[in-house]
Amino acid sequence: MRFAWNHQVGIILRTGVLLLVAGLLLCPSNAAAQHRHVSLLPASSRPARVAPGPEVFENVSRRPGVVEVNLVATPAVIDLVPGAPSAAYAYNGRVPGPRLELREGDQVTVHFRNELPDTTTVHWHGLHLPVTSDGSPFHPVAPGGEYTFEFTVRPGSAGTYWYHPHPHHRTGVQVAKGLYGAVIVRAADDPIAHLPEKLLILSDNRIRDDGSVDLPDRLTPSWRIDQENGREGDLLFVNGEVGPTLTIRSGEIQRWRIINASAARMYRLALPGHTFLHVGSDGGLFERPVERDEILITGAERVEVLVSGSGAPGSETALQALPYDRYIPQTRPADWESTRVLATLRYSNDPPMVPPPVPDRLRPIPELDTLDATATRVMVLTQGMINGRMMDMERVDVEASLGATEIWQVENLVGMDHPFHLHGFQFQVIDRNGVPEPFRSWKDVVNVPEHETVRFIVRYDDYPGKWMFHCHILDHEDHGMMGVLEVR
Ligand SMILES: [Cu+2]
Repeated sequence: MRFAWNHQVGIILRTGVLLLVAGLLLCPSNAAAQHRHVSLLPASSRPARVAPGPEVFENVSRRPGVVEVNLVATPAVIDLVPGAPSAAYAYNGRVPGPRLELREGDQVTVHFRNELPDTTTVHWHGLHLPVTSDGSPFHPVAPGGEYTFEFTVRPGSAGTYWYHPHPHHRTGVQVAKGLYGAVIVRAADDPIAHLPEKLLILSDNRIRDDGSVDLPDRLTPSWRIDQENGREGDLLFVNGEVGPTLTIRSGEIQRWRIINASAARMYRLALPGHTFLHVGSDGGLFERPVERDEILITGAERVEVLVSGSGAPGSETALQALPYDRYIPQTRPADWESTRVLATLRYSNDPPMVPPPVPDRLRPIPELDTLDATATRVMVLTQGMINGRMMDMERVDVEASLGATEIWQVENLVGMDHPFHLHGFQFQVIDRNGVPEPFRSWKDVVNVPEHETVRFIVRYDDYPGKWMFHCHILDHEDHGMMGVLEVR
C-alpha cells in the first residue's frame, strides 16, 4: 500500500518537475506559465525539491587555516526512502547535511540562514567554542533570520562531532525532519591517517504512507510512547540510506567514524566474524586501541573503530544492531529483541592485501586530576526531570568559576537509560557505579543506564557563559530534562 501510493506520488512529482523544467526551457520569460506548472505539484509537497549542495561544505575562504562556509536550512521535498518524497527539512539541500571538514587550529566562520517556517539554532555538538557560537536555545534564529558562528578549533580536539538544531522544545521535530550533519576535526599528527576512512551517520525515522514524517499529534497514544521512550523509527539509516553496502578488501584495515544522530535509539554494534578495534570516542582518539566484540553507541555519541578485513574475497557480512534494553517495561517495544541490519559489508574480489601497521599508542590524553576538583555537582535523573526540576531559561542551575575543575555525579533513579550531555566542555569519566573507568577518553555525552550512577570530571576552560546540560533523548530534552550551567 505504502509503496503503491508513494510510487504514484513519485510519478506525479516527477511529472511536475519535468513539466516545470520543460516550462523553463520552452518559455523562460513566461513566469505565469512556470507558476502554472508548479501548481501541478500536490499541495502536501509545496516545499520545492531543492538541488542538493556538495557533500562536503565548500570553503569559500582561500586563506590558509581559515574555513568559511555557508549553511542554509530550508524546507525541501526529499526521498527520505527511495521513491517516497517527504516534506522534510534540509541543510544545504541534503539529508544528512554536508560534512564540515576542519583541522585543529582552523579559524571557522559559518554563515547560517534560516529559511524554515520555524525558529531554529545550529548546535555544534561537542566542539569547544564561545557560548555565542554554541547554537543553544539561548541564541534562537527566527524564520528568515541569519546568524554567524565563529570559533577556533582547539588544538588536541581532533575527532568526530556533529551539528543539529537545538531550539527550545523543537529539537526532536527538526532532527526528525532531516537536520543533522557531521563535523570532522583532523590533527596534523594523526597516527592512523594512513588508513582508509568511512563515515557512518546512524539515524532512524518513521515515514507515513503519504510520505510525511510521522510526528504524532500531542496526547495521542503514540505521542505518549515517543515521550516516554524517545522517538524511534522502524527505518534505520546509514548516511541517509536504508541498508547501504559498504565495501572492503580482504586484509585492508579501515577506520570508521560512527555518529549516532538518532533521537533516542541506541545501537549495540556488532560485525559477525569480526572484532572492532575501538580507537576513539566523542572527543577523539584514545591513548591505545581496545579490542571489542561489540560497542554500544548511545544518543549523540560517536565512536571511532578500526575494522580489519579478515574475511575472504567475495564474502559478505552485516553491520548489526543487537538488541539493547534501554526501556521502561510499560513502553518497551514488542520487537526490541530483534537484531537489525544497518549495512552490508561486502569484500571485493581482489586478492588479500598485506594489512597496514596499526600503532599501539595513539596519543597522550592529559589526566584531569580529582584532587584538583573544587566541587561535586549531583544530578539526579528522574523521568523528564533533573534534580526534580524542568528546564527554565530564566534559571541558572549550576554556577561555576571559569577555569575550575569539578566532578559531576549523575544518578539515574529510574528504570530506563538516559544519555547525559554537557555542552562546551569535554569531560573524562571517572567511574560507573563505583567501577573505575578502565582508560581515559574525552567525552561530551555519557550513557547513564537505569538505576546507575556515573561520575565524570570536567574543567571549564576558556569560555564563560550559560551552557546547557541535558538528557540527549530528544523528546526528554524537549520536554525539559535540561538545565543551565553558568561559567563566570
Ligand atoms: Cu532521558
